[in-house]
Amino acid sequence: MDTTARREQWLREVAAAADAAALAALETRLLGPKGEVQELVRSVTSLPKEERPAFGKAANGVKLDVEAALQQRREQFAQQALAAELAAGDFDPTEPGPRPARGTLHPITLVQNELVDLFTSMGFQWEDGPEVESEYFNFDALNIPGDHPARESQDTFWLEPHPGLGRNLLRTHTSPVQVRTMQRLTRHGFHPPLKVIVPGRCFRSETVDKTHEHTFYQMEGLVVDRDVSTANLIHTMKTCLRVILERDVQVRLRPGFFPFVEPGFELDVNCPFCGGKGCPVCKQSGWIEILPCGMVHPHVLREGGIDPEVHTGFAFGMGLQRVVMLRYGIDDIRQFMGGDLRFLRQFPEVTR
Ligand code: FA5
Repeated sequence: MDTTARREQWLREVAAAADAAALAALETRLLGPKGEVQELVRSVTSLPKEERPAFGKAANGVKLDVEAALQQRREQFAQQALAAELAAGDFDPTEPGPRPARGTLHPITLVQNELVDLFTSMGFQWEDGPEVESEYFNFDALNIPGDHPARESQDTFWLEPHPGLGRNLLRTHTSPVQVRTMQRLTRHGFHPPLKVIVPGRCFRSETVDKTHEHTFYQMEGLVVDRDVSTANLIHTMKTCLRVILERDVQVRLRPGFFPFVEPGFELDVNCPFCGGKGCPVCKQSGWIEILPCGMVHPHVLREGGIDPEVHTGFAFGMGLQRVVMLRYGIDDIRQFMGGDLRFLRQFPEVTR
């Protein structure tokens, strides 16, 4: 097969292409998956062994020459197009260029940022903890007994055990950071007052539906000091909800059981959609359950190195998706991780 003749022919065709569209069609014909140049390169396999090296080298050389010629012709067309636009006088080089599309913040990030700003303005510190957690911090240190249903594998993603390292899991809530923080501070000689928030990702082996995800976000809060009372807890929660829901809210406390608080509460907010009259969102009850919370259990304080005879504390664990859904009127939690850009683009653009 005469590679020189083929090369000459293809280079002539490139030079003769009338415009950018014809050039693009020619490129596909020559270099597309079944293109003529590709066929030439592949035909090496049909030759006797001794002829292959020389032919392969020549065929690859032809391919490189054709690619270079196409590139050069493409640039010529681009320059001609620009020159024509300038000559027509409808190109104003002083006009700002098209604005690059900006991303938007995810609604969970937006609300989390607002909450972090609010709590840090009230003197809270941001704490972090690992998403891969030990059984000790996730359950034992929080007074959650060995036979508690939350430990079962239908609720918890357990990890492969490593000899000598105990059992690990994907944390099911942000509460393990309570004892982590208390231990870290008391180990270094710090003592209450202590005010921390812990925004973070949690995982549960749940059946996904309108209100449940396997991966979701919580924000934990922990305050420990002398004489901390339920009144402090209610005041902090009301302030937080007023800011985040952008309206004054009425709240009510109901008893709620969590082994790491005593007493424990479910804090409900007066339904912001119907003002408490009853609607589908609040399931006609007039109230929406939003915030589990309570007074820190003495066992948990002790585990953190703090004397419960001297100090008391409150803690809360807010489901961030739940708050975002209330704030923006979103009725399906699966929207958050669905990856639908039309949903995400509704939220404000990144400005900083
Ligand atoms: C807890 O996780 C406790 N650690 C909260 C707590 C902290 C109580 C401190 C007392 C003191 P609960 O399992 O109810 O509690 O979850 C808290 C919130 O996380 C729920 O109200 C809900 O908004 C959110 N949440 C829980 N599971 C899911 C899920 N599968 N998908 C989305 N959000 C969830």
